[in-house]
Amino acid sequence: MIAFEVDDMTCGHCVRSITEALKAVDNRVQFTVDPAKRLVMIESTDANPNNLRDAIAGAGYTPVRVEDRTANACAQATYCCGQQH
Ligand SMILES: [Cu+2]
Repeated sequence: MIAFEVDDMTCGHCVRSITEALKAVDNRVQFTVDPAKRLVMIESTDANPNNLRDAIAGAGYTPVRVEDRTANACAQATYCCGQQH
């Protein structure tokens, strides 16, 4: 799964814009959007994750790959991902 946190996805209009952007990259893309958590979770696609990120960015939003964020946060935090470092 490829997950992006999109902090500026704030309403149904944003969700529709992002949906269209993702489908432009891969028409068969399967994904779920959790507007409350501002997460876009892409289940299955042949598309390159960078292309998906660029598509969301191109629609005017600021996607952050959740893996990347977690990795960065882990590097900086003394406690994260349920573990003390
Ligand atoms: Cu919106």
